[in-house]
Amino acid sequence: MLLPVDDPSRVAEVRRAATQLASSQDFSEEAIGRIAIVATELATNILKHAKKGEFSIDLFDDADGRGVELLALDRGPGLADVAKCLGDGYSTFGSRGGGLGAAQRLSSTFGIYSKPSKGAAVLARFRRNGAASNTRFVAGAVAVTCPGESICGDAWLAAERGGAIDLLVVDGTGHGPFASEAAQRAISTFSSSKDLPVAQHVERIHQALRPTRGAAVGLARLAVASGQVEFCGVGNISGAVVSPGEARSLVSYNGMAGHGTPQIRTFQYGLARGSVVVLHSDGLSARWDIAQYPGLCGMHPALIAGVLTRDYRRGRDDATIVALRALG
Ligand SMILES: [Mn+2]
Repeated sequence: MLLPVDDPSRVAEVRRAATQLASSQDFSEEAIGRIAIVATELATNILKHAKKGEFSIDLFDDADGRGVELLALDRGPGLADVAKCLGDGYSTFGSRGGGLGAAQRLSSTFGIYSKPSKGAAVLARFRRNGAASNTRFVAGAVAVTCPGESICGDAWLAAERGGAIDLLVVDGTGHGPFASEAAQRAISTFSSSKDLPVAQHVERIHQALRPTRGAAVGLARLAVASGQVEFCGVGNISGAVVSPGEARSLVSYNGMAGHGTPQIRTFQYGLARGSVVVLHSDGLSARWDIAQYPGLCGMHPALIAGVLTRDYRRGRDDATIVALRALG
């Protein structure tokens, strides 16, 4: 979920949402307390230094483990010196960064992307004890429900199968419960069909969605060993392979899974080590340019998803973006 932070009362809302999610995940009281402290600190920082921003609170399940993720996003002046802000005892009045060092110590994964005049994104992940993972990817996602709806009509899933990593993003047509029904059916169809070529997954989803409103579907398969990505898309899921200074767009055919007879074809792309595959629904404009964000593509994928959501969300639709980096 994405919450606005534009007023002091929002800090308590952010803290409540974060602790509620953590409570639903079997975190200890002590861990929930840490999450509350960091949520409060990061939300307060937004108000203090940028006046307003947004706060994403979600679950994660990847090589970082399993747990709760906090992502603070603003378009304020940014942090002049990230390293300095994280240093102990850095609390000069009026400067940013008081509390960031503490937030880093209290979280299991922490990161900041800041660009002067463009704003800051701060990531804090809290891994559940015993929820270690042997997954060989890190995935960061932000999912935003269409204003006025209580359920998101987009859905996504990342899974490691047979030595490759599959990333599926689905945008159910329209928004609300019927969009969500189509998206969820696409996810469950994919989950129940093992070991198929990419295009066959999309074909099966297309058939399974016939009784629904239909959906846009994008499925990327990262084969790390051979340095390749396969992508098959029907409808408006945008994709790119992002490496330093460059984003290579992935090709989708027009149409809608579940309706008519869309072209279902797989394209191949190179996947350099460390590259990030980004897929998103049309709730985000596809006109982002990674070159505008020096250093971002090497950062934690959650920061990439967060910064692009902050700057390119359209706002009248569900919006979902997932950035995924294969490891090793
Ligand atoms: Mn949409």
